[in-house]
Amino acid sequence: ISKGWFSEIQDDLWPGQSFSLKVKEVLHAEKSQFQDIQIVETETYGRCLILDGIIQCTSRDEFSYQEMISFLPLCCHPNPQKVLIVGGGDGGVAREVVKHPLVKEVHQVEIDDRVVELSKKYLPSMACGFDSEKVKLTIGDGFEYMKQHKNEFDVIITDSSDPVGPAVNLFLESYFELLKNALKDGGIICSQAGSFWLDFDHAKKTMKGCGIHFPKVGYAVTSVPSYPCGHIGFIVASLNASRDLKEPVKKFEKSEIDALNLKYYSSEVHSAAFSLPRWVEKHFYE
Ligand code: AAT
Repeated sequence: ISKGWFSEIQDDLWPGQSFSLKVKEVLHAEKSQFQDIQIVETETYGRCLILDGIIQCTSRDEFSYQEMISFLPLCCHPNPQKVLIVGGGDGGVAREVVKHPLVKEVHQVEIDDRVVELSKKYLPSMACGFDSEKVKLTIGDGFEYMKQHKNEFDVIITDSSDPVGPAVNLFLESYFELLKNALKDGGIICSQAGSFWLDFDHAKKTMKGCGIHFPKVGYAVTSVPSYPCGHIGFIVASLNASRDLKEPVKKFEKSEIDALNLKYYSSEVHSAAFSLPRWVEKHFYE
């Protein structure tokens, strides 16, 4: 943070570009066992969680990401009773997942207990996800956790940081194989998969790795102004080859959407999220 501005400079993942936020106050900064953690109050984006110099969420736009990574897979599953979240230490994805009326149990594995503790203190509007009785949190590495769980979950959501530091393994082909084995029949996954604007080849490679283990794979997008390029994608994949990912099996009425306090997700947005620009569609699917 220099002269009151935080700049998200990351020479490996987004060389030559950086998004900046004007900072009002640094609320907390520490080095945990796994990463460098900063929580800042910004001028125009509210509170912001930064890990290893990368913005994880801001209170102004986090709902776009947290709702979409949760409701895209949940609404592709006819009966998502048991859900696993990998990562997601701020609690925002847990907050969304427990809203779904069919979800009974949510297990979450997050590597860094300090992210959880600091989110409870500084980001209560997200960390409230941990208050639900449905949520059982385990502190540990997501990749290792997956090796211990077979045939258990209906939906697995990987709310991971970017592929540097502790999250590198969560993008590997072998990770998707572990996900497949941890799912029950007809299971669905959704993983943070980066932006096609930012690293096309990485997104494509992750899609390919997933496609080796899942018969149905799609890529859906959402817009998040505080993420690099203002944009991020998710890999959504199903063990059921005939599942049309674009078409939600659970369609919420507008009144239900409002009752669930969903600000971004709707059935229309679900379908639209899978429509890709021609050059991307060609490279990802053909
Ligand atoms: N909810 C949106 C914020 C995130 S946070 C990503 C989380 O993944 C962090 O809490 C981090 O500690 C956790 N994490 C990283 N590696 C692992 C791992 N191996 N196992 C379990 N948890 C892990 C996503 C931000 C996306 C940023 C896009 N630029």
